[in-house]
Amino acid sequence: MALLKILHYPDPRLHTVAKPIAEVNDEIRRLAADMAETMYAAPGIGLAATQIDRHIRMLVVDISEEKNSLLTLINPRILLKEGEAMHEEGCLSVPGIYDKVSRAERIRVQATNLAGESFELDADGLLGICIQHEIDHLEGKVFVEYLSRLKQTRIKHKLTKQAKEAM
Ligand code: K1U
Ligand code: ZN
Repeated sequence: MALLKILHYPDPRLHTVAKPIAEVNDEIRRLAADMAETMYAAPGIGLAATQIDRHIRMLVVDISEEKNSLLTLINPRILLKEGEAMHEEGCLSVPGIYDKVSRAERIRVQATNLAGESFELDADGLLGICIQHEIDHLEGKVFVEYLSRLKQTRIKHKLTKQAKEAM
């Protein structure tokens, strides 16, 4: 397995719309394993393929403390959204920035698993928020885009400065 490099905002590649996965094969299973390893090492509770510069519709999530409840969603589609909830979010592509975002309180998602089988999942609380956040990544959207223009500009400047200092 391998640790993958995570793109940082405002990298324009984070705005790429991911393409559907036509076939779940060994290459996809290997990438999913590398994404999970990268997510756990970060550490984080989710990771979308977009964030590691692979523009295909796959994400991993695990909100458990024990890191033993890994979910891999291939070609995820939100079938149903209910309610509204504000929750503080973070993002491995926007390090050090946390802010409140409004999302659906409950969702039903249809996706394909690593065996190539279709499944449906009802998710609420942190799991529902995390899946919505990761599906946004696949659409090329980063959570800071829900914040005010002023906040987005400040975050862009802060992270651009940090990236230059790290060079
Ligand atoms: O998409 C990502 O960059 C992952 C992101 C997922 C997320 C977190 C919170 C709300 C919505 C989506 C993260 O994992 S940020 C890091 C984080 O939240 C965390 C890290 C260690 C332990 C617990 C949480
Ligand atoms: Zn994120």
